Amino acid sequence: MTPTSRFELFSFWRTSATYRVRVAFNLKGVQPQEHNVNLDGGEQRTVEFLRINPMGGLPVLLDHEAGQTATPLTQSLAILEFLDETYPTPALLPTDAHGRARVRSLAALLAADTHPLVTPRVKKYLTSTAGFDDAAWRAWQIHWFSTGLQALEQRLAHEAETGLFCHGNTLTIADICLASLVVVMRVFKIEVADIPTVMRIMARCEALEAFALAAPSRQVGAPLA
Ligand SMILES: N[C@@H](CCC(=O)N[C@@H](CS)C(=O)NCC(=O)O)C(=O)O
Repeated sequence: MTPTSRFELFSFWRTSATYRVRVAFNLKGVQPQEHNVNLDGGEQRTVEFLRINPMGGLPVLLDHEAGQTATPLTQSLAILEFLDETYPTPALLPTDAHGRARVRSLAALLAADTHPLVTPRVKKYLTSTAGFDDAAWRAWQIHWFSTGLQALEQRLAHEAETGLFCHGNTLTIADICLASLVVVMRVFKIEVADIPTVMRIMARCEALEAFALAAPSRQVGAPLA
């Protein structure tokens, strides 16, 4: 089939990591062609998909301008930076090196330290091999969402660079990662106490069309409310 966009994005309605990429595409005003990979049906573990991403995770981004033999891009943070370099306006990273390091550190707290613990493959292992029932899995989810978001709260509340957004008054990839955890937490109906700064920034992000359009409930395949 002929692609209708420069970019093809392998996605699923509720994935946190794909939400990050969707928000970035919306901010840059670029529309990828999306292909649904049903995580609930285990499509990420098929031979065909593992050939594209051996880690069996979403998102995966194909760039048709990179040439026939170009490797598909994986890892949402790498894709966010790729999009930011490809479409520099609006910039999603600060102009100074210290600022960029802080923003990447906040983003990694969420995307690298927190999110991987609550992915389907971790659930699959814990429930099939480690004896977890539904209640134990839910307690695990609540524990790790709380650990990550409360650590983020401590940082945002006490670090001088926090402003209307995570870093000053301009949107960065740290805000995209913040929102990506909160939207998925809501999908799983999990509440984390004592994160007022996180939720203040979330409200500001959600008021932007780029975030609203990326909401899990608005994606193809999302259950009807
Ligand atoms: N670190 C990766 C995470 C990718 C990832 O694990 N994505 C989840 C969805 S949010 C997934 O596809 N999981 C499939 C599975 O765990 O089986 C990124 O940021 O892109």
